[in-house]
Amino acid sequence: MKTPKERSGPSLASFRPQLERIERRFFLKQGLSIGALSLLSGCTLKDEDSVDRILWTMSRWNDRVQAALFNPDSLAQTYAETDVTTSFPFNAYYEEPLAPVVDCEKYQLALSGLIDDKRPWTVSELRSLPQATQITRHVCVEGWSAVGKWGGVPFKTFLQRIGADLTAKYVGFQCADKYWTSIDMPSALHPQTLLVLDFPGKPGETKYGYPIKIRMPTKLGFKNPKFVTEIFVTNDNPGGYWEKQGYNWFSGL
Ligand SMILES: Nc1nc2c(c(=O)[nH]1)N[C@H]1C(S)=C(S)[C@@H](COP(=O)(O)O)O[C@H]1N2
Ligand SMILES: [Mo]
Repeated sequence: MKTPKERSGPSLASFRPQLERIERRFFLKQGLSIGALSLLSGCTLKDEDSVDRILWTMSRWNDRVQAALFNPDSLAQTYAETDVTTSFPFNAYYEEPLAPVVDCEKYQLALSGLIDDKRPWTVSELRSLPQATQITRHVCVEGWSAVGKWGGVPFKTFLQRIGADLTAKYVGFQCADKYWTSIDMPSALHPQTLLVLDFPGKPGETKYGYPIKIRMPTKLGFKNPKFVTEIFVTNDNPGGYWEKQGYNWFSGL
């Protein structure tokens, strides 16, 4: 198994415009300018590195505040069948034709880290566990949202079943397209967090994460990993693909 540190995406430089957009949005949202940030932080922000450093510090602080405010019993809004968005949008860090197609027959979900029973799971084994469905809204930071219907195993049930250390801090996800992300344990145990086996869209459509996606209506879209190939439990924050480019790690809704 690859350790989280070995997981790497494209270089930061290739995402500079993206990062700048995020920084700009962050300043606008908080009503802050670089000048105000200098005053607040008491630092002379003369180069990009020091601005980055301050932004990361603020984002980490924001993670702690969001984690403290997260209410594990409060449920995200659910919708009626008639509210479900027809032709649900596809999104990924690449164009749609490049989405991986995973062979469901050969697929096995790998487990690693702080888990007692690390045996891999096939899709039919996962289907033999208790199932639930949800109709909730997926919100993407790129400025769109859509209501979808997803079905699968309540993630808490799965974590209990595999003997995951539920006192550990993080659950990480590695995906078939090299994407990765991670979440806090309270969000993993939230009653609406689902290990999805049934997707929105037409039968046979695989681009929404087939055969496995983790669905969390309590977090932004990019925290909902598609094409999951490995789940790991750890006390070291594994970060994530977009988180590494500057998106806030907790990203609760
Ligand atoms: N494996 C993987 N999961 C991913 C992504 C990705 O690029 N790869 N993109 C994320 C983002 S930004 C969004 S908005 C949703 C989009 O999911 P959808 O295609 O089902 O709408 O997937 C998330 N999970
Ligand atoms: Mo997204």
